[in-house]
Amino acid sequence: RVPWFPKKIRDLDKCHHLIAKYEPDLDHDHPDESIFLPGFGMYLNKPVRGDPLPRVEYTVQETATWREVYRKLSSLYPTHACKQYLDAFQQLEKCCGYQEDSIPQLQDVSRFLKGKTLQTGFQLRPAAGLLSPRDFLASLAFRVFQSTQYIRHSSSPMHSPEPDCCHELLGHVPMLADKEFAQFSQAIGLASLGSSDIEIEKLATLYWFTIEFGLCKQNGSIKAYGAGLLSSYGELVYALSNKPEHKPFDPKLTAVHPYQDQTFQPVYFVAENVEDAKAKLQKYALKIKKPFSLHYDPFTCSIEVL
Ligand code: H2B
Ligand code: FE
Repeated sequence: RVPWFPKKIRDLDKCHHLIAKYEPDLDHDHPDESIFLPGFGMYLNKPVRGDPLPRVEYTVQETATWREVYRKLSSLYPTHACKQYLDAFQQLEKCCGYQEDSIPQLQDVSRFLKGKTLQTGFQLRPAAGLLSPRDFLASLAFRVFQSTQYIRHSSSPMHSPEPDCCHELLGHVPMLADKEFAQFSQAIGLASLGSSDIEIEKLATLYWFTIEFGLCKQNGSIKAYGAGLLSSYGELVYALSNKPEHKPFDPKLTAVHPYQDQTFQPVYFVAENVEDAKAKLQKYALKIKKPFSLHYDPFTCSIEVL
């Protein structure tokens, strides 16, 4: 039996299942209710049928957290982030309100990614927290990135156990503005549609070692392109030091490599460049057995099953 998968962008309304251990409702001892912003109840059970992303008024304290994270991280980017990231970050500062004194609105960022300037066609969609790998990957097939909108608690500005808007805006968004990287992300998403649970687990591991913790070669040195690194000061410094192991990115091996979600990774995978990573991933995806083939129509944003 082939698992259900979305065929139209509207079907993503059904791809909102949270991973229970991170469900914010269960986090009763969280010291600050504002982490539930904005309107969690609304997102938890009701899909947000393609509504415009809500605009959020962040508090003074939330903005202070953002400022601290933004300052610290952006001091590291010139030496640690890959070129694609730096180019996009500059654009976001120039055209999209990226600055330390206010948290960019997902609505503006989504419009920017989708719009004329860079045209990767990615759009953001509000998510209530950590989604199931199947739902999260499925949305990437449509160039939709499910983003949290709340910010981490002010008591630990440099760390967040689950994705928050610092991670999405500083980690993911700049890379989604790169054409090759956008294609890479969509390719993982397309590979996931209708795949078995075992294949999904491998794709989620690939996602982990690339989109979250990927490194790449650049002019004879190694730089970061993974969002988990680009949104974590400590791990970004560590990943590019000589402490962890660096292995070449090879989807077949990377997909089954164990990973750490409690501390820094002992191993990172280094891609030759984003284009090469994409080609290798597409080759890997072709080997996933499915009783049909898929075609994505970018004009209607829908999947044709052949
Ligand atoms: N959900 C959300 N909201 N953000 C993510 O970055 C994310 C997710 N990553 N669910 C997924 C899981 C990733 O770890 C892989 C696909 O399992
Ligand atoms: Fe992430």
